[in-house]
Amino acid sequence: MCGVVGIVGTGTVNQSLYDALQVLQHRGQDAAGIMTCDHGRLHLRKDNGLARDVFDNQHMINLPGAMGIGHVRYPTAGCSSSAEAQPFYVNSPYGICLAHNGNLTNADELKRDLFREDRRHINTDSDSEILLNIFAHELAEQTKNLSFDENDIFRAVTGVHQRCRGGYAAVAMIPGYGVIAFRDPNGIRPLVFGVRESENGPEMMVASESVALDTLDFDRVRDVDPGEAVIFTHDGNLFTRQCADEWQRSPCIFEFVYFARPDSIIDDIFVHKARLRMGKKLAKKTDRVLGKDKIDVVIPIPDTSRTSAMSLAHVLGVRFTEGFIKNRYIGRTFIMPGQTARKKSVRQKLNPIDVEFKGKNVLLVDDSIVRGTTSRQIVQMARDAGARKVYFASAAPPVRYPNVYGIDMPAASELVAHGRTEQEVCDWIGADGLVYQDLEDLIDAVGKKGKSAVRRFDTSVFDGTYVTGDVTPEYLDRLEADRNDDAKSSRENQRPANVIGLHNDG
Ligand code: PIN
Repeated sequence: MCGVVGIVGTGTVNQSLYDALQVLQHRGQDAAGIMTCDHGRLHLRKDNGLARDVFDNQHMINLPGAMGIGHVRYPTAGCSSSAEAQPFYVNSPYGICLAHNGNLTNADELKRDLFREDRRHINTDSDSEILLNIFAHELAEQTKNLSFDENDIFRAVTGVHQRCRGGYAAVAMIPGYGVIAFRDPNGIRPLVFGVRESENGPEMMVASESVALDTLDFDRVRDVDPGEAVIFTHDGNLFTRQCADEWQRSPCIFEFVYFARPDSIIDDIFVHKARLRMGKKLAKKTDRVLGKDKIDVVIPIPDTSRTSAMSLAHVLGVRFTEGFIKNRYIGRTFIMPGQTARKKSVRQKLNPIDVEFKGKNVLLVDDSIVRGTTSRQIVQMARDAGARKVYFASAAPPVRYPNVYGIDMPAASELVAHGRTEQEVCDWIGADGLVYQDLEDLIDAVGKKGKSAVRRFDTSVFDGTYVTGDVTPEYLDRLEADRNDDAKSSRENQRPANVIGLHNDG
């Protein structure tokens, strides 16, 4: 998962871009980048790491200009080399830079076409570089002259939609012109824009989540529609146009379950309220399956599940309490010669307050169960802390299928619910009872029982139905081979950071 931001201001925007990346940091902690434009000149700083580690004072001084774009990355496709941090840049036509959140499901085919037909070389495994080159090619096709305008850009975005499949929320910038943002025709990944009045006129901002607008005092105007493109020109004009022949709002439901900040609004739905409604639905099911009398106390697994756990406890009429304290300052893991990196155990991140467990029947609530590995350790921690019975409730249904639209999820074979019944998952995590949210209830909870503008969600991780309709079993097989842990670690070992890779798929 990634976060993107684009700002056209009336003064230097580097600090605002940096601040926006800070509040979008939850969307990706792997790499960060900012590109600004000053008097027609582009300036870039990007590297692996958290935004606070990537930018120092000198880097900020080197990022002048009144417009720019920024990105935080969580790797989806490609490896995690700093060469694949975003934004990417291509010098023709006009010089374009781009950052995106999502994943293209026809990336291989696009890469081949870019080389064979468009004579464009792609130098990384990142599909953002592909998206940028497709956009650049389509814009070049529209503009045979030196000048171009918003109509050419809108037609170029139409060309992108015709060629690209998958989920993408992109921000791009053209020196001396402005910032462009567009969202795929299903609107799978979020994108929202807003304005702020300054002494020298309006400033415009687009970002993955509305929380970035809030914290920078921009007023949220609205979500970018699926398929739509929004242009902020450097001289203060705003242009919007629907660029897709067909579009349908189909946001990823997992944004609401876990990824997005609770204080964000996506497609006009408050994430916080969606989570409260998830808790209410889950309470009803918990009562049906376990019976509320069996539960002494409801304990959330920090942090995301707190909201739904609280409303669940309220509806059940059962006491809610914090039972696990999370260490906010997890340190580095030092790797000694001859050792390989080991994941931090849950025990280092969470510590139980024993007194809340001792002799009690506890209901632990989490937002979801993905691999099941932390759930299993947490159940054990609750037992070690003295719980009599440990029940587990998940605010999301069983995650059984991989995500292909930009969420870095494990391969199908590594999902605990893949090929397992609910009872088998319950046994695997070692709980005395397990309650999963029903998919229908989740959809109702997020979509306000059909009262929101969203008629359908991408629920593929739960039901294997991919809204773009192009995801074949062969694609999923390739993904499986690419994503499983063995493949990931051999890729990391083989490919040192910053090595220029050559593709032979041309
Ligand atoms: C963690 C949110 N949430 C916790 C992410 C664990 C699945 N996991 C998904 C549960 S936080 S596992 O609130 O943002 O801190 O099933 O893969 O073990």
